[in-house]
Amino acid sequence: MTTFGSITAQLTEQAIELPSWAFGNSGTRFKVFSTPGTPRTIQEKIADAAQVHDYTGLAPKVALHIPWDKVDDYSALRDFAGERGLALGTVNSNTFQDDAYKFGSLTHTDAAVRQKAIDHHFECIEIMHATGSADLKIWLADGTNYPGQGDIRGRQDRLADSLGAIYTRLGENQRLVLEYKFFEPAFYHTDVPDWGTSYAQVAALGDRALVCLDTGHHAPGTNIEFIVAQLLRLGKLGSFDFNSRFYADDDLIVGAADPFQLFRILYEVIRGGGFGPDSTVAFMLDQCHNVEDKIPGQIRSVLNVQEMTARALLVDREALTAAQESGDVLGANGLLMDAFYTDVRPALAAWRESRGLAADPMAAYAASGYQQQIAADRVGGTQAGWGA
Ligand code: PSV
Ligand code: MN
Repeated sequence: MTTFGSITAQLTEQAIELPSWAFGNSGTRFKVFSTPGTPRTIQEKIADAAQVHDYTGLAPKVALHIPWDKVDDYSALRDFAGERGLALGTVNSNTFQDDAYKFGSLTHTDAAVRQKAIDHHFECIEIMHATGSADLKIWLADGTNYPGQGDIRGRQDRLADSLGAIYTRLGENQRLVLEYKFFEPAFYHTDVPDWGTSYAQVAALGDRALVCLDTGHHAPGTNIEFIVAQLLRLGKLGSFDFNSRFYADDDLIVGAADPFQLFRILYEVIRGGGFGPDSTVAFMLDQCHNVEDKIPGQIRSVLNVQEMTARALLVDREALTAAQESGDVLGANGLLMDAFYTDVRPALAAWRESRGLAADPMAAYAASGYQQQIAADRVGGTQAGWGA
């Protein structure tokens, strides 16, 4: 099997974007719990994100959600992040919380509503110029609840026109990534429900339009690693929103529900050229921490991705190819499972220490006193929450 020593150079290339909203309060439609020390501002969210990077060396970027993270001066925000060792990453648009979008945004029958949604994306692109962000991520809540409620074909056509207007406005180093999700909030049909629809829409736009794969956005049992392999093969995998699910779009800690699935996904990423300096795939988390502390929740998440990446890098690909080509079914399966069952945690801890990082980032953060400090300092104001 491949040795740990031979994969460390590749591990140093790992960079995971943290979602600003993971540091705010979240919950379900039943209750949003508040936590002492929760950020009140985007600056406080960035300060918390910097903790994750300080302890893990894995998370140099923070993704923004507009309008949740709106500020007057985005260049100043970029500098603020830079002073804390972070860059600003993907800008996520939001056309799902405005009354105007009740019956759709980029797909709406009313040209004025469509233009409002397009203008929102133009605003996001302006923000990207100031923040230095490369990716505009679009996820649409657009869809219908009842058969016959909308013209599902007409909505695809309007979506294509609207996306075309947005794509044309991108700077030459900027990309558009279109995220899909099979249901919720719409329950009968969703306008971008699957990778095929996202692919069809972005393929019509051009090279800088790609698919965003949110791991929580598939029906139970979906073979997500197959989708990864296919999108990489087509040159259209733009980014990931990592999280995990037991039931629907649970937004739980990545790797918590099904570490083996995360391993299989990362194996296909690596095998398909989606990892490393030559890849442009962006690895982002899209999670909410409803009941656990948020900063340790993010630390655990990036460590889970690192651990499964290390295991996937350990697969002996030469031996695997030989087993596959000779029809050695169980041998091939065994080679993959050998890597999956390898406990890389002690080796990763020692390697982290050798790079001046904490061997155990969870324990080091817990011992740092930061959590107690923010709980004491952040008194008054309004805690940030999913949606604000
Ligand atoms: C939609 O469920 C989604 O996955 C999109 O990425 C949104 O921007 C994000 O969640 C908000 O949490
Ligand atoms: Mn997402």
